[in-house]
Amino acid sequence: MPSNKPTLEDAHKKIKEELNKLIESHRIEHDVFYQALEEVLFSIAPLYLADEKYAKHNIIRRLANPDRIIKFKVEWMNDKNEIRVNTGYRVQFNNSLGPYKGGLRFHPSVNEGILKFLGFEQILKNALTGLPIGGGKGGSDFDPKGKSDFEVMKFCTSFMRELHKYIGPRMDVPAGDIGVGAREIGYLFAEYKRITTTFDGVLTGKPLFFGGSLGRTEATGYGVVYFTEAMLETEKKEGLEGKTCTVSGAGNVALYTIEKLYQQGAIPVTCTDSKGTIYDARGVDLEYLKDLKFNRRGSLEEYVSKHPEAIYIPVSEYPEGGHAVWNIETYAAFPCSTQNELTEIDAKNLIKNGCVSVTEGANMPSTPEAMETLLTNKVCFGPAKAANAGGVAVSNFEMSQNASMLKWTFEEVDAKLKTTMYDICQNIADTAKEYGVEGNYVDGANIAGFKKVADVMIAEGI
Ligand code: NDP
Ligand code: 2IT
Repeated sequence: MPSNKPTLEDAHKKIKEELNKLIESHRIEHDVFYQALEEVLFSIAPLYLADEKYAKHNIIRRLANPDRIIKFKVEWMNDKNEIRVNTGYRVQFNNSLGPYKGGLRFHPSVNEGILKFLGFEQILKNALTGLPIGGGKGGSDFDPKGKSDFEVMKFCTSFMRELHKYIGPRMDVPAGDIGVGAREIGYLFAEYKRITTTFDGVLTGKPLFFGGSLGRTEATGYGVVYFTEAMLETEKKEGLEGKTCTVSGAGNVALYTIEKLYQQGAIPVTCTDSKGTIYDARGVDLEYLKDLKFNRRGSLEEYVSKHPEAIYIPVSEYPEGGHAVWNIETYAAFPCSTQNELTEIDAKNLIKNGCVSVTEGANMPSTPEAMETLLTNKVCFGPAKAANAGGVAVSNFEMSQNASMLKWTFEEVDAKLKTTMYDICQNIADTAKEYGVEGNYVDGANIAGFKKVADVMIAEGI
């Protein structure tokens, strides 16, 4: 009788299957990082060709590897006194231009690959601001959604118990990102202060009444619109006044993009969250949205109970492979929620619906195929690392105010933000022209940012 007992060969087979699954999930985890890297490396080919020093100094290999990745356990207690465990990270990518600088993301999808992509993008973005800041990113797979204020506070306190060892106002200065706003930064800052007994500008995006800068909350969204105006002007296209615009997201970046669009006379008609899309043809009700998302942390579904004439489209009704928000008539589109939220199908729908300009408020919201489609069809395209750099620029202004113990007015900060965004636009348009890719703001931004950091790395040696 043949035995049914598994053999050594069976065990090997099973182990191999498990190993393959692990390898595959590792590959998927790191896909977004390689997506970001590939885009930049293809863009900088003209620079590589023009000067052999970048190859001689092995800059690609050196820049693609973070200085270090810090990974730690975060243990905290929920409101039922149950112990919970999450993973915390800080990717200190490159400090050639200044202290590591970049946000913290709290979202269940957070892993090392996502933070490496965000940290890598941040190096070049920070370089484009012209300010002395290096690149980093961090966060946790902790999900703030559905948690009480106390639970968020307890998580932040435990997170900082570990993170404080690796940060400092001249070493590494974190800020907010998805799931991390002034509430979280306030808790994190207070714990840093308790542990170190120092009131340092070690985090930016702090609440206004203890060390925050006026204008930091609004900076990314306002900057996105300033950048778009500069880009449309440079490309000799009509401005935003009177134009219908579509925005995705309903968080910090999206809602302040919408606010600035209104101030510039445009009509933003959409916003989205992780569950669905609102389309309000008369223009979205910003005050209602701020209360819903910032105070009540509710879902966009509720919007139609206040505005029955608006349309709510749940995710289950999105077009296959695409998103409802990019299938609406628009002059200028602003993806402001998360990575890879604008696909090739979406890009084709935008073009069909008369879209003239796409500006990335989120980090890498367009897939490579979407970007290619938009560029080939001559849609003005403002890449994230240039267009959303207003947030980190004003973070740097907050660091300046903290270091000098001074406080700037909102008008001062806003004026400096606008100048910064116009300068970034000019710089990348000029760089694109210089390297033979005129009008391509993606290549312009990648070359200008890369060159700035690489030249410092070469000057510093190893
Ligand atoms: P918020 O947490 O304030 O808002 C995020 C918004 O995006 C929410 O509406 C959220 O929906 C939605 N969202 C998040 N993840 C997903 C997902 N996987 N699918 C669908 N919708 C999603 O974050 P921010 O506004 O700060 O950040 C938005 C983007 O802008 C990110 O890419 C971030 O990296 C980038 N960015 C942020 C800066 C800043 O200063 N805050 C600076 C520069 C870039 P829901 O409410 O349902 O969760
Ligand atoms: O992606 C980003 O630029 C941010 N989340 C803001 C970073 C910062 O340090 O203000």
